Amino acid sequence: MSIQWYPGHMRKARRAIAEAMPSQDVVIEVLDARMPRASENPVVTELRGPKPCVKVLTKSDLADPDVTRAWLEYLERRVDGPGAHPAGKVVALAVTTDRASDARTRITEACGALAVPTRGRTTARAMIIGIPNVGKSTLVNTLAQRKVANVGDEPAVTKSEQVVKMKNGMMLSDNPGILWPKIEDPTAALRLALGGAIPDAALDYEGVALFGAGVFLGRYPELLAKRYKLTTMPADAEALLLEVGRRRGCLRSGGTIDRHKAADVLIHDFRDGALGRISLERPEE
Ligand SMILES: Nc1nc2c(ncn2[C@@H]2O[C@H](COP(=O)(O)OP(=O)(O)OP(=O)(O)O)[C@@H](O)[C@H]2O)c(=O)[nH]1
Ligand SMILES: [Mg+2]
Repeated sequence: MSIQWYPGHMRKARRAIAEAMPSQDVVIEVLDARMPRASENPVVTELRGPKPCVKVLTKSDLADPDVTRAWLEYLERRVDGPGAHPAGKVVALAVTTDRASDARTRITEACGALAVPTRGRTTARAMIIGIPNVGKSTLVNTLAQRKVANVGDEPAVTKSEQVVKMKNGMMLSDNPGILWPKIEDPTAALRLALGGAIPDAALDYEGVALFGAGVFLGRYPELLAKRYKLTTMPADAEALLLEVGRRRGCLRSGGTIDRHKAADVLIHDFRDGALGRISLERPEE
């Protein structure tokens, strides 16, 4: 499944980010801790060029902690290693559940270590960019210590740039989430879809749920057993989807399983963390 979802506001946002980039001192690139590779947008890599960059892995409260540790090591090595990005830091955060002051300290320290304000300014300008629905605006509110940006659990909540000032003077620019015109890698597209970066209306919903079911069965069967009270593990993704439908009463008249409803249950149990802490990819893959 390749996914194409590149609405007009995204095209505009990409242009606006390119125009604003030269005046920025540091880029905060927001990645999804459950899939740091799939959520690393090649357009963002191109747009930020050689700017110093702090990579923030959000939603780490939803990700498998061991896998997140492995990602941090991997990304730090990539940042420091030969041929790597010249100036970078990596931070993993659970923006909605960590203590806000900790998140602020870690990000401001990381930015402070990298960003030298240019052109006679005394405070740095930081631009926050990443894929849709990854938690950019939530991070802006946490850093600014007030609710300045709208947040919501769907892609494309932020439609244009918003600049806010932190108490320490640093200027933060929140931006609309951007994807790239055609996501060719089908596995990456499915991970992004499952994680909520693409509107459900643009998806083959059952296909996304079956993909998730396969990952959960392969790597987190104990979480499935607990959540759905399974005594034996379904043989494959298809069987799991039907079993979830049966257990959750997703039935059509006549008693057949409503596959769309069952897909909805499975996808949202993953997104909300009700299934447990799950990572969709590992650095060594
Ligand atoms: N569990 C968890 N949820 C988070 C975290 N950060 C953000 N969220 C949730 O993710 C959803 C999206 O957050 P936003 O801040 O609106 O994301 P965004 O990147 O600004 O999205 P767009 O503006 O649509 O591109 C919201 O429901 C947030 O509550 C986190 O660290 N952990
Ligand atoms: Mg936003």
